[in-house]
Amino acid sequence: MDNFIEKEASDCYYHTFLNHTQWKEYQMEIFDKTVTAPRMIAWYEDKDNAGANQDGPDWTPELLSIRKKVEAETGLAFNAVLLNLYRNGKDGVAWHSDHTDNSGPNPIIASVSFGETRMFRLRHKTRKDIQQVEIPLHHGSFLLMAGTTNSFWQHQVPKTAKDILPRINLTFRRVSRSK
Ligand SMILES: O=C(O)CCC(=O)C(=O)O
Ligand SMILES: [Mn+2]
Repeated sequence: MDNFIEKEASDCYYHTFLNHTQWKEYQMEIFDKTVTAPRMIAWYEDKDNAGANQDGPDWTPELLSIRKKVEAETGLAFNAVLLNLYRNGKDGVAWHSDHTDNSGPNPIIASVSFGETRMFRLRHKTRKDIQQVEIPLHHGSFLLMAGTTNSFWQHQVPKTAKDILPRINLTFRRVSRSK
C-alpha cells in the first residue's frame, strides 16, 4: 500500500531514523563462515516480553507512533521491530523467509519503508512454475506478510548497480519465546 504514511511525515521519519538510530553491523553465518551482512540493523523489543534483552534500546516516540498506526491498520499487536538500513545499491538482503524468531512458521510481519524505492521480490520455495512477484516499496509504503507467505515463499531485496540513496525498512513482528 503506497502512501500509508504521507510524504512530509515520511521525510521526517526517514531523517530521524537515519541520523538518530544506533545502527549496527550484523554478522551472519553462511555455511562455516561468518560474514557481515550488506545492511545495517537495529532491534527494538518490549522489555516486558519474555526473554527480551534488557539492555536493548527503548522504543522511540517515532517508532511507537508508527507501531500504533500499523496496529490500527492490521488490528494486530506487535512487540518488536527490526530496522534495516540499506545504505546504497550495494546493500540488500538475500533470499530468505522469516521464521527464525520463534514466532512459528507463519509469522505476521508488517513492513514500512522510507527513502529510496527498492524492489521486494517473492519466489515460491518449490513451485518453479509460479512466477516471481516484484513489488516496488516506495517512501511511506506498507506491506503485510501474513498467512503462509513465509512458509511457502522466500523474499529478497536485490542489490542494484544504480547510484541510489539510502532506504530504511521497519519490520514489525510478534516475538514469543515461550513454548
Ligand atoms: O527490507 C525489506 O523490505 C525486507 C527486510 C526483510 O526481509 C527482513 O528484515 O526480514
Ligand atoms: Mn525478511
